[in-house]
Amino acid sequence: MDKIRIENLEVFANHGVFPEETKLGQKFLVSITLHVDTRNAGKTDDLSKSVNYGEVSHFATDFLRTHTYHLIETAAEQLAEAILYTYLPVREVTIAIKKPWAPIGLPLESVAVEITRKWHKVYLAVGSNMGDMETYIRRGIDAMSSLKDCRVKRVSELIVTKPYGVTEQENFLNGCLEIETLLLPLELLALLHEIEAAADRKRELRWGPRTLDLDIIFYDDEVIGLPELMVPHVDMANRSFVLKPLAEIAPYMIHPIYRKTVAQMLSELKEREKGNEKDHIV
Ligand code: A4P
Ligand code: MG
Repeated sequence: MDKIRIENLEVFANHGVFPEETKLGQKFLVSITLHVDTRNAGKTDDLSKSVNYGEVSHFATDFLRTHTYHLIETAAEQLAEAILYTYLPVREVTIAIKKPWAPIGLPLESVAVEITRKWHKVYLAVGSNMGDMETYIRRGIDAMSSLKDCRVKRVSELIVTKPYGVTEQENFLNGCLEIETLLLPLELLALLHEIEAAADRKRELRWGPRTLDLDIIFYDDEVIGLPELMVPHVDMANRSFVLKPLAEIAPYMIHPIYRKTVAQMLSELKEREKGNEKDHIV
């Protein structure tokens, strides 16, 4: 993606671990790289189609002057988030904060922290088969969209599905959603568990009845193989209750391992299911 770079913006502010740093203040040099698609602005010569680097420089200066942190790590983290919340065309930001006067009792040119933060595109599957299923699901989605670091972009239709796995239970209501989030994968998983817990979810039986189940299907095009989190969801290719609603909102999303679109995975599953029916008849 295209980049707009602000380099070594000088800001006098009060971040630091030592009391004299927070009291007296010192100079910081801040570099900001905004990842923005500038093609439209470049073609039309129209500033409103880009991000005004002057405005961002003032925003960063005000932000760093009006907050005080012990660590430049925190200053960078908070500033990155504030920029991503405020400037919608910015998909990703890299912030470097340098302290040229770091008081360590040794001559040094500067010390710096550099971080990159971005909006991640994530697909979630949602399901319920207890109580007022639709209310549990809608409340879960509302809980997510009320958070600053999650934006719900699309929600599929909710469909009634037959139980898969443990089949002796009520029908499910299932759907999928597309969100954008600043949360990292395990942070997002912890959030989903909190939202499930708030819906009185009990973990009694694997694949058993539940008020609300939220699974991560895709997280950008990352492949994650941790004991507590596998992404893409390991069994998605066999689940029409995931692929059907997902194909409604993201038919051309490509599975990063199988290299197949969601629509292709759904039609292959339908073929397999037809084949299985034939096996049963014979
Ligand atoms: N975990 C690993 N990868 C992921 C991921 N990508 N997203 C871990 C979310 N969690 C992931 O899940 C168990 C653990 O899986 C989590 O703690 C997490 O660390 P859970 O929700 O606590 O337990 P579970 O849901 O009973 O087990 P599991 O294996 O996750 O079941 P699924 O896959 O959620 O399937 N039939 C229909 N028609 N519709 C349904 O929605 N759902 C299930 C449950 C069974 N049959 C169904 C449906
Ligand atoms: Mg689950």
